[in-house]
Amino acid sequence: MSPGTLVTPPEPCSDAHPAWLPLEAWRAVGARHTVVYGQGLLVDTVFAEIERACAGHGGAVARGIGEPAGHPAQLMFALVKSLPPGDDLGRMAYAELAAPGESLGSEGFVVARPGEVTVVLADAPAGLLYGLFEVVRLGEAAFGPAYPVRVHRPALGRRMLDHWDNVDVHPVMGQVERGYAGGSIFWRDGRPRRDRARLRAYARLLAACGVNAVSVNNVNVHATEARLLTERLDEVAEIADELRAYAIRVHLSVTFAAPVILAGLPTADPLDDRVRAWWAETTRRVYDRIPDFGGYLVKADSEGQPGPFSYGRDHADGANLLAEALAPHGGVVHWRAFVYNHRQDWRDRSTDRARAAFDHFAPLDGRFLDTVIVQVKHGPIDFQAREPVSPVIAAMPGTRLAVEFQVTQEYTGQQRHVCYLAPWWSEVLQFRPWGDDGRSVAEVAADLVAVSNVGDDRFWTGHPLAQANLYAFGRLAWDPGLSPETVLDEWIDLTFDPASSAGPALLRSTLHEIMDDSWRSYERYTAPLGVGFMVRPGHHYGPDVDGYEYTPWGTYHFADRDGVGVDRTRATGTGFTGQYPSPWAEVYESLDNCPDELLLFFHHVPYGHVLHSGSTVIQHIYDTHFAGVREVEAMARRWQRLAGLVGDDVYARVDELLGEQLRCAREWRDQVNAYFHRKSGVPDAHGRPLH
Ligand code: GCW
Repeated sequence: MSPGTLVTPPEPCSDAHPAWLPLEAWRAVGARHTVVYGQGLLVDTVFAEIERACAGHGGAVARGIGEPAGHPAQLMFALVKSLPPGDDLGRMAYAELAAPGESLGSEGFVVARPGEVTVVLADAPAGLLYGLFEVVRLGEAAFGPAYPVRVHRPALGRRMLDHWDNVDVHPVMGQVERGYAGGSIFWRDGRPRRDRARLRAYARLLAACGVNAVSVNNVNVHATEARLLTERLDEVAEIADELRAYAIRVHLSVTFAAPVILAGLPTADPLDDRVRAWWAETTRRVYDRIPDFGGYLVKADSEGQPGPFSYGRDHADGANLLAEALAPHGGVVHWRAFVYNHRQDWRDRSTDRARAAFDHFAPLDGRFLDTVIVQVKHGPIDFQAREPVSPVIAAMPGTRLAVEFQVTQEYTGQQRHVCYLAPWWSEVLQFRPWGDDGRSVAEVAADLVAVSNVGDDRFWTGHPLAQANLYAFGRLAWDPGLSPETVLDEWIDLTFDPASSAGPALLRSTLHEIMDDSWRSYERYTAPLGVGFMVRPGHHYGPDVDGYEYTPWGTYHFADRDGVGVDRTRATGTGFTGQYPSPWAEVYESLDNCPDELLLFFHHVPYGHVLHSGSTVIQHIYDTHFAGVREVEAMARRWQRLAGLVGDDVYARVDELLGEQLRCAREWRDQVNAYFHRKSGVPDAHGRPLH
């Protein structure tokens, strides 16, 4: 680390879209006279960002004492401890806090407007950086007469993106596993890319939405990637050097077999002293090279990755081994709970993949060291468009948990479909596993983590509108109480600068009409009522109703001529409902009370079963599939209104992708409807073609 060095933020990459940080987004800040107090790398970043904004918009910025370009300051950033003794404004802003003296924390800040100056105060430099981006978001509103004082602190301490990027191009999965936005921004063909400007631009985008940690390689750690931990550590350090200026710490996915693969030890047994010594020494070297290294991410005993089971040990033994090595240096291990039998016999109705994470991990609660964070996918299966919340989240009160989302749209249209995921994540974060009086998922989780959707594509995310998912992830991790519509408004205002467009209201309303409900539209034209999958095996794009039905992966729908769905009840099924606390254990168990959207996740029902909506299951399947396609048709029509209101490049890319979304949605509709018509023999009540 090199605190105190002045960093010059890169010019926006010539070939990369500015996403939510175009120069226009800086107008309100860049047009003003600003003063910045404080020292350190992140304060340097704040200063340099404002300096660049001023160069574009005519304002001026001064560092410390003095007036910017001879004018009184209109905007001030200060570390509380750096406030000059005679600075009344800073003191007045500080005094406006509800509880002056109370710490703002390592990332918090306050924005106040005593008099004619907008003041951002923080205890720590990262707070000033996040405060700067808050002022950018607020735009002119931050300088209005009635801006109320407000303290901001992140709800979740670690807000992290996991890249499933491979160093080598994997023969099946390519450069980025489940990546839909081109190659990796970190690696290409076995080598580091070293595109420093792109990495800085990425760090800046992430900081602007609140992300503070990134893991730089795939959780499936292959031979080349394993070496990032040792002889290729410099390549990780180079990335850390670029991201540091924006308060982003780098983490690394490691293989549990590293002592065997990298050091030739005869074992990776977590209780073996040689293994412990190797991890301790290797980790010490990592911190020598990267003092602010975040920690390790591990997928163990899952989908073929090595783990402690080979040595008769459990996940607590495995995770604690790494935690002990990391703890002296302040690092953590994210240990994934995505553990299940992927070689299941489809004939075996007693094995239920939904149960697996709980069965493996809940009994271990209390055995994990404090520096272990058990990372749980938000649903019990695998990032489907609809799943219940994982019961593991309520089952481990003595363990620090990270909840994992998937921003990359593996199962939600692969960044060829518009699918704004914030409403879905918001539902998950607000869910209360113990009922209305209990804590929410956002309150239980220590960290929020997501699989990144970023690649080396010019738009970062392939689909330009998928940028909103990346932005929304960061914002919801900072403040899970934000409404998805508010987050979308922020993203629209920053990205498209509607105020200076020819039709601000039309631009905003059209993007809302296209995006607000797009996740539900996607749900309507794909697998019905929470049953999941029905995707093409392997690449997971497009429909294949029976694609996984007779495979070892444990993802079945059990449709026959009479009905469909998975019986996960305690009474007659796999007993999965019993993994929930009250009241959900009873709600999900009951056919009468189970929410419609999860009915087929929990119950096997006849096609004539009547939903709460009043429709039968079979008619619901037909209706929603016709409706979903109509909604995509409407999206495509609406988008055409935006010709000339968004950049031509964005317009053309989205327009083309909407064509593909429509084609694919029709294919889903026709295959799902035809399939269930053939199975059930029940005609559509409205006589529409079912093929
Ligand atoms: O959803 C599945 C993906 C795998 C992925 C795995 C995981 C990285 O299909 O590609 O592997 O989840 O989460 O580990």
